[in-house]
Amino acid sequence: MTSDSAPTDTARVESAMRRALSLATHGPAVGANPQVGCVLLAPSGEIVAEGWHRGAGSDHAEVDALAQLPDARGLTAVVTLEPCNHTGRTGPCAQALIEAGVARVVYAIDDPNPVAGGGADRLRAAGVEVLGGVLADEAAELLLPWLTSMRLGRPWVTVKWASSLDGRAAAADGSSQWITGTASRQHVHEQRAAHDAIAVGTGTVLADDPSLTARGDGGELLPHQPVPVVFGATPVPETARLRQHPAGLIELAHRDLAAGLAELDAREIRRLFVEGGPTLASAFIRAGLVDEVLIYLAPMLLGGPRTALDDVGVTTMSEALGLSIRRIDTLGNDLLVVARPTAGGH
Ligand code: AOF
Ligand code: ZN
Repeated sequence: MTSDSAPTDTARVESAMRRALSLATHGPAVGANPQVGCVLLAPSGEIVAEGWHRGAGSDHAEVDALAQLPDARGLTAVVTLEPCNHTGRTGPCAQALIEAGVARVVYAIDDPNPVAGGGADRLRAAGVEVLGGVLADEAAELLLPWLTSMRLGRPWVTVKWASSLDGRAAAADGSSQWITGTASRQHVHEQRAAHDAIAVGTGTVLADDPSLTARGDGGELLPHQPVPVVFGATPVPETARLRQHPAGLIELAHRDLAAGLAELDAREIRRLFVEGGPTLASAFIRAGLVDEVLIYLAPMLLGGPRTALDDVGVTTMSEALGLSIRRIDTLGNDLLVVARPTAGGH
């Protein structure tokens, strides 16, 4: 390659990667597998095939793109994730690319899955030119919950609460319906549908008898229902609404958060939404097991003892858990603050 053509090739490859990232988002944002997109480029740089992954059990993005063409010899495959190197629910993409005669593979981020990684080395060993790290930050942002889950061996944890502006989750008598308005409550349903599981404590189950389904604004069930997970030793009553949940019910029968998350990881649950009241939310924060918080703030003051969080393990200012604010949105008359713990936590 001459030095003159290098920038042109970089620009083409980046623009193809942008397209692959956009294709990736057509796949489901929930479930065991990552969202992955792939485009195949002719030597001229023209996109000649596109593919994406439609969820665990279906073809991977590379195989989906290869299936669009009779002959992929000499093409460049641009993929948002390092092609896999394992036979899982489907076959190894690195091998499929080699057999198809692809000349070059460009990908954004390494596959952190210990079972699936190593595709780049396998491709190189077969004589395919491989370039990793193209638009890596964009791909990592798209896949952040999945990548975090793979790296830490536990689901990505989102903790949500709704409170008055003075941080109360209920009035002094315990009443809490409703602090936030309908737009916020609808947003919570959409967030439920964007996670694989919802965690609550037995206290919330006994006090509120929640159904924990993800519903649209007409009350209808949304297409994806996260499975409810109950932390705590008290059994869920036979008559509890949770027993009717369309996604089933996981009763952990203990309050050991790390062990519970390991059990969920074993079930390939990648994203957990913690909705379960001040005690459970505080326990997750205290344990340093929170990746993101969603705080719905209603324009009212309640005062009194019923704070949205109780003991989060902070007794003095130097121990305060720092947050970095990612977004502040207005939902009706409420505010939604999206924040992530800063590195180092406490
Ligand atoms: C790719 N392309 O489109 C995806 C990949 O159980 P399986 O066979 O579906 O494999 C799942 C793993 O494969 C997943 O955890 C991740 O490491 C990788 N996903 N790889 O080359 C794709 N979705
Ligand atoms: Zn694959």
